[in-house]
Amino acid sequence: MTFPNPLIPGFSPDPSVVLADGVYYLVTSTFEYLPGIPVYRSTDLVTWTHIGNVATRPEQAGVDDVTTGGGVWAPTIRYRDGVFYVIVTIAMSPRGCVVFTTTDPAGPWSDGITIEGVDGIDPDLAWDEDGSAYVTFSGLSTSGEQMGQHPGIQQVRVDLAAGKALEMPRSLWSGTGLKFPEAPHLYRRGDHWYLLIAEGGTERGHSVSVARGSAAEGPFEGHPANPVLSARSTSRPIQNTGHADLVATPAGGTALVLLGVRPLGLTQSFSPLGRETFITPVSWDDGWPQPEPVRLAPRDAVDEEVFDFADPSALADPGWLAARTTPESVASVRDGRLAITGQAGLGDPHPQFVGRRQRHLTAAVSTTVDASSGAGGLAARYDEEHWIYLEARGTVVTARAHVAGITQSWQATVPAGDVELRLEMTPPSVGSGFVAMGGDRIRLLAAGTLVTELDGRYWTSETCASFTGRVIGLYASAGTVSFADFRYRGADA
Ligand code: 6LW
Repeated sequence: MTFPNPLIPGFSPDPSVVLADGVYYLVTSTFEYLPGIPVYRSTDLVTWTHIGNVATRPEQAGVDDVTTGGGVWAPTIRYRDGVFYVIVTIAMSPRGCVVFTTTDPAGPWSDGITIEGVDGIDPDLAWDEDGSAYVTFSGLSTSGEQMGQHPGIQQVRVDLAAGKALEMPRSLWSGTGLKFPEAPHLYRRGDHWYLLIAEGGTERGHSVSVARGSAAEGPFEGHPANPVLSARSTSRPIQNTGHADLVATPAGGTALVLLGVRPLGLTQSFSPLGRETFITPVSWDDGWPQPEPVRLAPRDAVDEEVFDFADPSALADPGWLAARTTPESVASVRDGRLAITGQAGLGDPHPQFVGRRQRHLTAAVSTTVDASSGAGGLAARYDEEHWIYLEARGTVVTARAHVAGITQSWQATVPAGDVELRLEMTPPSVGSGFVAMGGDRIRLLAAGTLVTELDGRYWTSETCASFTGRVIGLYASAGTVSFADFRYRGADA
């Protein structure tokens, strides 16, 4: 079976998937962004719809003041007896390991209960034949006195209703010795329990390794040919492949969903969109899963999204994101426009910014803005140290590029009233010289005129050392700015 790849494009790391009564549900990490943990639904593993988010209420995730890159890490989604469970780490936060439940994955989800006694990241949830619940996790501590220590893959039996571990964590199998054994998932298949993990770190060394045993608690024996999947030291177009979750395909086979990046460049390379979700078929050989290398297979249709703020529900779409708060608390749709009142700039941990994932390497994003009573416009954000914007203030538009404390700006004058701001991203064309350097090209236009063109390497997951991805959207830094629309057009084929 040929799957489209990326499966879920744009900032979508750490995928986990479950098959429940013939329907697939997939979740990914969101870090400091809200709403947290998007839920995608599919009946064929090919076409996916973003049906909602697990953490729609700020208190569920508790990321209001979390460090950049902390927050919602690596959810696992599972289903048992009519109930969906999402177990996740709220990293660099005292909230720790949290379990959310629902009977409808579109939401609402429960407030979430912290499981005391699980000190680590990347929790998995599995039940044995007797109904005992096991949390298997990576022992890396992200807060407290043990921060940064890594005792490998751990497991505890838990009481989910009471929110507590029933024993001290036990060490399971921790891979082949590559760094950061993490992202464990535990499955029963036939006579074996399988423990799938990631190792090698989430960058170019990322790998998938597997072990098996006769009980959920092990002991586990590693596959002799681990890692069973890695793109390291290859020239494959999808790199960093790892952090995988197994799923049965509609045709009766097996597949892995996993994270990867699409770097641009020859030797050093840069990924504008950050970590995305991919899929690859798996065959079984002598009782061991053998994934195929992850193949690039972009969907060939042009993807176009138009939000016209004449529609009062335009902000209700589940794909809008805001940093450390909800989109509705930053922006509101009234009188046919989206209004944002600015208090801080994009360098602030709490910017007045609502955005959406850039999902294609070739993309154009535009808005029509009226900045007669404020300052604001269109921005592409990685974090508070890495962003670009086109900011209108009256009849002046400023283009600004900001990288780790270094800022450069350009100005243009535009007519009064509504003005179109536009960002165009393109991979470098073959033969341009930029191909070797890597990164995309970013053009910033105001009222149809080019204000500046930037080297996109500086807004990639590698340069920003970021776990997230490029989020493009609308913001205000002062006064109230109103937007008529938000348009996204992307294509990868
Ligand atoms: C995720 C872990 C990882 O929890 O990155 O480097 C974390 N490893 O598996 C955030 O995606």
